[in-house]
Amino acid sequence: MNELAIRKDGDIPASSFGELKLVPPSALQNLTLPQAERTLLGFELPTVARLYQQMILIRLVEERLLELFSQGLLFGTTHTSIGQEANAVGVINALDRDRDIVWSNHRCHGHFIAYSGEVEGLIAEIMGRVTGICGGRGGSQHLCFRNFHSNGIQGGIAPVAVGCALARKDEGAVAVVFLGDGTMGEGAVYESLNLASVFGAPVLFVVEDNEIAQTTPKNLTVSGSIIARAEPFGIRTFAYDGNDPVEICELAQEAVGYVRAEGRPCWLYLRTERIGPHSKGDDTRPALRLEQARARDPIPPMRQRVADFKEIDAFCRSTVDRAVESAAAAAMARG
Ligand SMILES: Cc1ncc(C[n+]2csc(CCOP(=O)(O)OP(=O)(O)O)c2C)c(N)n1
Repeated sequence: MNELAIRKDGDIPASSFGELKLVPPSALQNLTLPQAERTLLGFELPTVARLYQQMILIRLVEERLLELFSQGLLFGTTHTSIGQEANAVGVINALDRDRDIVWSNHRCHGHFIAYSGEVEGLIAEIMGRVTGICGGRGGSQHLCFRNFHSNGIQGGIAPVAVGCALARKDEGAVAVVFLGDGTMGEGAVYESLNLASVFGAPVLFVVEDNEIAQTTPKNLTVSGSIIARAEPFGIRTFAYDGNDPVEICELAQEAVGYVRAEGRPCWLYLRTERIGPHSKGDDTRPALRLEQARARDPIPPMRQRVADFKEIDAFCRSTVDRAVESAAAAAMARG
């Protein structure tokens, strides 16, 4: 992976609502991630510790978001990716942050943090503050920051990702789009697969299959095999069932490498578990099913592999504390 990524400075539009504008691709290239964000994303650490640091950062941010929500401090709704952190860090760390483009969905915080390390801007955004990455207007689901975009309409971003992949193909960029198993019922996904294959769009479709859509189990709405969905469109498929971010990253690197080299789409299926509620307090799964989900929590096995995880945890915890403090001190977005 190219670890030289993107810099937050005058080239990037300020996060006030009135100043948002399109960032030309040229402004996004050959920029360097500032030291603070490199440190937050653990760029100086060996791979396993780096991926762990990003995962625990995501976990701590999202646990805090649920607390803030229950205290009435969030502006709008939120969906956490607790339990799915290995996918976010595995896939995002396989990208070239300089030129690749991420299209995420309603469950986007993990993808976003792994991409940007912008914890302060994210928390402020979800608290509806002017210092948020979209000036407090996008909220939890509608983030737009450098090459990262999210949207809450299920499947709605798939065609956008295909168009964007085609538009940026000449620059060697890859577009990645995250989809859930419940989104397999959206026709736009299949139109996107078709056009991506016909036109040779360098887009990586990532399906995070947590076997549930809000409160509806997958077996009630999804027929056939999700793994086999893209193959009839002539799209190469990779599939993984596990919770090891290093393995996911290796597989994602292979998939991204293929997409970039061949200028072809690819389908990456990841079997995962949502440990938290769909949104807030709306988990209707039986206790046994929840226990099975918790047994696949990706964090505990990583702690066995990272000797100084307590230091990393403390660093991430204080980062989150500081971010909440500074967001709380900022003005609310208005107008
Ligand atoms: C087109 C559309 N229909 C319904 C919704 C409401 N909704 C938001 S998330 C969600 C479930 C999505 O399930 P899945 O795709 O499996 O992703 P997960 O939530 O499990 O990450 C639903 C029904 C929506 N956002 N967009």
